[in-house]
Amino acid sequence: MKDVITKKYGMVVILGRPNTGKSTLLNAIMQQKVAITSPLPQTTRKNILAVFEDERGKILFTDTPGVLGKVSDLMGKKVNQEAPKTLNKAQLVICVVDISRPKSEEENKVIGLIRKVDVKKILIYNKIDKAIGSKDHLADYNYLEEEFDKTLSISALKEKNVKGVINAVFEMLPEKNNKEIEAEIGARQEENKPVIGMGSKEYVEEIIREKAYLFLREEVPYTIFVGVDKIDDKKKLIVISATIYTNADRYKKMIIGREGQKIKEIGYNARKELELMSGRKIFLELTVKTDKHWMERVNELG
Ligand SMILES: Nc1nc2c(ncn2[C@@H]2O[C@H](COP(=O)(O)OP(=O)(O)OP(=O)(O)O)[C@@H](O)[C@H]2O)c(=O)[nH]1
Ligand SMILES: [Mg+2]
Repeated sequence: MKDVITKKYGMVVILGRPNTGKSTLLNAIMQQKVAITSPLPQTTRKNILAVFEDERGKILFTDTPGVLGKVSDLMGKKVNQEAPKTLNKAQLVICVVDISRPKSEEENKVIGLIRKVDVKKILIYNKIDKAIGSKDHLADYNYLEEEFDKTLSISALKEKNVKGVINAVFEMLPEKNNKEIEAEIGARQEENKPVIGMGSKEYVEEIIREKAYLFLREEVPYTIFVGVDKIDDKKKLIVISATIYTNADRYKKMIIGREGQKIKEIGYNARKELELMSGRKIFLELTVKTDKHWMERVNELG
């Protein structure tokens, strides 16, 4: 009889309130940018899947949008449905808290979701590099530990103890044979289209949105949606046309900026990053349009 090779495998959902560093942690685990990050909450809008693999096995990570306490608009409602969608598929849940900020009501909502699923659970105290002196709010979160199988302190940004997270996950996951692993990864990816692939239309849209989050203030980022209209691969360069939609003319003015300065800044930084990723020269043409109803049409747009 042939030996069946078994390895560790499981789906791991990364959960937490907005801005705790979930996407930064996934990027640190994967050692590449699979999810955009920003200093503003509500950066991730869709579940993002990434497969981590080493000699021990495969982990299918899902980065989810931060769980919101109060939801005021249609986009917020859609975003808040993303994390619960994947939870019942998980073998393990990682809950990321930001110990450099006081606990908030949103944490209770996250814990409520986690209590509903009977799986292994890891609590991550993130941003230990920042949680110093008056910014150390660890005591706010200690009470959570009894809900979890393991607790780890890390800095996702400085990549401190990220390996510890991967080790803990592998320790807790079950063994499966290769055929089962491939079938399950295929099924999960099928349910979560589109998976953000490097160089894909969605990836370009996300990079542009990330730069918009970096250079725009206050509520403006939440009013935008990015759509790539065309990617034209000419021999010498890739020509990309994309549109930034917003829901009011005053936001459109702010996105364009005085003498087009803002949109130039967003475009320049997006182009630089896309060039670095692709190793190709890129011409990026950005247009800003007002579309009052983009939030209602986000499924057909995205
Ligand atoms: N100092 C410090 N900053 C961090 C750390 N991890 C993440 N950040 C920063 O925290 C901000 C939010 O990070 P994200 O990874 O976008 O957070 P998120 O949890 O994915 O946020 P949402 O997608 O909005 O739910 C960014 O500015 C990160 O650079 C950390 O370990 N230390
Ligand atoms: Mg995120």
